[in-house]
Amino acid sequence: MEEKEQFFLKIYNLGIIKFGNFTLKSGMNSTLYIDFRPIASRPDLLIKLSDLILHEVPSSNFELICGVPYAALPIATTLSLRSNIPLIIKRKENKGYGTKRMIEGIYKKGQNCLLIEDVITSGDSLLRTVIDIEKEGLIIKDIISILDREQGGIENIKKRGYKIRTLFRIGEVLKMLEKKHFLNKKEIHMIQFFFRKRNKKNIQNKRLSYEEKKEIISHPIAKKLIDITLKKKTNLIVSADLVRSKNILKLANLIGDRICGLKIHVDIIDDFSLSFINYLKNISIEKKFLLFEDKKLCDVGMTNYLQLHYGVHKIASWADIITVHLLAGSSSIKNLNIPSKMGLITISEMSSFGRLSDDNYIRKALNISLKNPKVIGTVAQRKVDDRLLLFTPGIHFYNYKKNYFGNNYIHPIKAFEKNGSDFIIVGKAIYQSNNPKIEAEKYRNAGWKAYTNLL
Ligand code: 5BU
Repeated sequence: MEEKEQFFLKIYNLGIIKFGNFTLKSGMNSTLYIDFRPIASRPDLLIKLSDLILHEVPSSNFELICGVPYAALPIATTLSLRSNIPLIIKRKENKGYGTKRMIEGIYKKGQNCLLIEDVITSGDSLLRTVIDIEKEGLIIKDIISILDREQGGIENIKKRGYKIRTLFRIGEVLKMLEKKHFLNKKEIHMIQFFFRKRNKKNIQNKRLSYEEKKEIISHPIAKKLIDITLKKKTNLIVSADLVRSKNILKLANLIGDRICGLKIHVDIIDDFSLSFINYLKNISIEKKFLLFEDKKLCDVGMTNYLQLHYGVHKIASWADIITVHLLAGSSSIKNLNIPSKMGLITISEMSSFGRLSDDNYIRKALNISLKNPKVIGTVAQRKVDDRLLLFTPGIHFYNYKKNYFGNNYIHPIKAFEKNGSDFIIVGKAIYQSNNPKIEAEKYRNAGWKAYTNLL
């Protein structure tokens, strides 16, 4: 233990733990940020760390070594040199040309691989790596993380049947740092905040109820959407991607009782008119659902402003909610003169196969979303900060794989359990069915059950 403590104090002195307000890769906020990358520049500490790992997991257990990119790469490389066991490299994303391999190096199917992660939080990114490695026919027998943030990641991985160990636990090391007077008062305060928040979350089983979300989200449209959801017991938003206005009105009348929102693409409607919008608005008031325009604004702020207020569609005059991309950065959603009764949904991560957004983009998009008071929520394929509502398109009871123009369909249960969704968005599974009313009821029921099962 003494040896491990000594080692930790040395890496702590490199500045691997930072105190402040941070948005993590997952979009969650935290008062602690842990970054092992500085160790890459200290060969002596890399060697020491490798020896500590080899002490935990004897080298006879595995035939290959792989580090979760990027922070664990130098650690995995050093471990490979120390143990003389071959390294394989996991790409963050495939390069899109050449062999398109996700794993580089020399290996054979069926070989045992040790996987190394620097910091484990929820375990989600680690699981993605595990899946990629297993796809190559390799076996993950052991996983080792350097530091566990004790936020459920280890349990999450164990639940899926993997053997995972950690060299350090955040609770232990922080206690040790405090005992050895390495922390000032402000830092101790931030740690207490971190643990209070974490414990509260664990008690709540990670998922906030709609009532709890309503308390922490201030935008009136977000509150209204939640009220409708609670009253009608539905988190279903139907995407009416139809090109004739009368068909949209017919669908809205048919399923309006079962939904909390109806989403349209106003620019695909052949016979668009503002009187159609009036009819639709009246149905939405009568049946109590919100109207979403899935415009996906994606230009600079000034053009977004013009697209929102002008042209034939006059979106700002009727939509309760509009979707926006953040490709142009935070300024793209500033000064849009958004009516007070209208909310924005940002698009942080689309549901399609081969989407271009990487973790870095998504983290920044979530950060911008959190900072703009007009934003009520976001589209992403992962858990996000509790202060954002999470909308999940690409929903179907059946997994269509790469059919249907590249949408990656998931079941409502997966949307809620794995991604932490708040609202499911269903299109053709309902409007193309023989009986949209019955089908909408099935999705309403599935979405509601998936949510209530997690409370
Ligand atoms: P579908 O028929 O269930 O595939 O319809 C999905 C709808 O959601 C459709 O209108 C898309 O434009 C929209 N969508 C999506 O599929 N994926 C996304 O990431 C976003 C929107 Br954002």
